[in-house]
Amino acid sequence: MKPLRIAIQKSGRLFEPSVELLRSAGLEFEWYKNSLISPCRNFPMEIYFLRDDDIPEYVQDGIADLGVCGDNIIAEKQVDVTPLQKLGYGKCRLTLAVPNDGPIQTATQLNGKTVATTYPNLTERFLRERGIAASVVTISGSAEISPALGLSDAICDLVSTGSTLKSNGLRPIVDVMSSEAILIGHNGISQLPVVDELLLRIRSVLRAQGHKYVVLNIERSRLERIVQLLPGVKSPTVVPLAEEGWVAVHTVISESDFWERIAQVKQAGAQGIVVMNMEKIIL
Ligand code: PRT
Ligand code: ZN
Repeated sequence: MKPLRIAIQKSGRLFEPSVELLRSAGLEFEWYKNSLISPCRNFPMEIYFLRDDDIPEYVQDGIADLGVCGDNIIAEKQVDVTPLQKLGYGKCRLTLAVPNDGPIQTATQLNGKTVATTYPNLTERFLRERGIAASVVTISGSAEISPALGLSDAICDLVSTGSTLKSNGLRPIVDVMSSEAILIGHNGISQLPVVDELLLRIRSVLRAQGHKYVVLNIERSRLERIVQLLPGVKSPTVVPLAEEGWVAVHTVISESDFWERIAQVKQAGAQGIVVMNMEKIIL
């Protein structure tokens, strides 16, 4: 059988988390500086290391079967691929920003102005949909210096911490899109059993990353309330303690409301709460 081909970024922000995700999914492969292709030892797959900008088209054209890149690139390139799974890393926003000391406060005030960006399609669409007649100048990088050079009145660029904007005397006025890394597939490829298997593995890792394993002690008389608060994967596991009238509850709590849940179970009488990371959750 021909191995599945997955393309990931060769170097840059998405490289390390992508390699880590594949390794956490149990895939064994080597990577040496300047590797272009690495075979997996224990899964029928080859990993291609490419520039992120090339990945969507390679997947669309079937040069790779699967690819990982930012949502921002997929949206900008308007490629015809199948989105398979958001991956939770590489989070950023495509944002319109203007000089701190300038007169522009809102997107509407960009009427008649110039916006520099490496994302012309997304920027133009955003402005058009809002009836803002600004002209978009496409540049190949470092949009943040364009206003200072007199090239544009505003920029539309990716922002994560916001420190690049700040250090260039710019401030965000509105977000055009939010983005994160996403696994995409060549159309039709998701029907292959080997893709199902890979997705099952990747999803089990992502699910585990989004949850904590929690063990706590509670008086048996208060158990009902705790069970209501902690639904678990199916329902919590309850085991008796050596001390009469007490039980231990084992469960899984989502990261998204972790501290609220912990406050609630403490309030309901939980003691000795132990929290652990998990490797995988397979449903
Ligand atoms: O060589 P190759 O073409 O593969 O890499 P690249 O240099 O084009 O991409 P890279 O590694 O910078 O980014 C890859 C992907 O990471 C992007 O397509 C986004 O999906 C995602 N990502 C997440 C980001 C950022 N955060 C980010 N902050 N990509 C770029 N930036 C840049 C931004 O353009 C700006 O210059 O970082 C600066 C702003 O960062 P903050 O933290 O100061 O706000
Ligand atoms: Zn790039």
